[in-house]
Amino acid sequence: AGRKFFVGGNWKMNGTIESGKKLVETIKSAKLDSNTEVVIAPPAIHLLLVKDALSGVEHVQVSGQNAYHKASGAFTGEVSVTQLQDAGIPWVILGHSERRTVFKETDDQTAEKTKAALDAGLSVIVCVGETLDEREKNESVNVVVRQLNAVADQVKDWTKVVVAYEPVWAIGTGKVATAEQAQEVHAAIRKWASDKLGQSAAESLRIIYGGSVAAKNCKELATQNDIDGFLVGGASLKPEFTEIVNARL
Ligand code: G2H
Repeated sequence: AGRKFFVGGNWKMNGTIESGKKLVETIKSAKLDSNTEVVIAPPAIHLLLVKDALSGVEHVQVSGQNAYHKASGAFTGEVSVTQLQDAGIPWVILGHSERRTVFKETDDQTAEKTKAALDAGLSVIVCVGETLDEREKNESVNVVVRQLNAVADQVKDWTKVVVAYEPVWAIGTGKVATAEQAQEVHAAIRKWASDKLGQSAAESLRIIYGGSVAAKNCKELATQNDIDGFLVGGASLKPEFTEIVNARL
């Protein structure tokens, strides 16, 4: 559909300076699909190191895992969207389910952060997804639409947004959504985008899947019409990440 395949590597709160450097070496020495956009999200303390180590590597960029919407001030422990931009970090992940569940971030806070990040010139991977309980109540699409509507209330231009659908029950559990389950929600998200943002915005919007993506399941997921890539956690810490980048080859 003309959408560039997108694979994010979310390292979460893992690794050391040494292991981060090793992962970068693995990425650098692999033959990566030049039709895939790759974005690596290391812990904040490793961002500049990874960015420098990757400089000159085509199609590979770095991302924060979170950011605060205010530019600066008395917010101990936070890193701002403006500081990411200043440091040359072009992307940020916002609204990850771990931010929502562990750190109690709300739909509105995620929306506010998304707006601030875009205003600061960043591109954003905004994460949505239902819990197991919500899926069992047949609420998956309602939940995702509620989360997206909160963002759309504050953000009109979605050209620099990638939506990551990450069903919470599939995150880090080894329980990947089937290609059909994922495609169904991705299609619903594209339908939402078409209604809310217009058809052309919907057609160019990348909707990526996250939740236990691995080398062994990525190819089938990648064949689905509305799956435009992946946000990879656990497997992004292993050499198999490069196989996931090449899922479409
Ligand atoms: C979902 C995903 C990456 P994992 O959180 O964002 O992690 O692949 O470990 O399920």
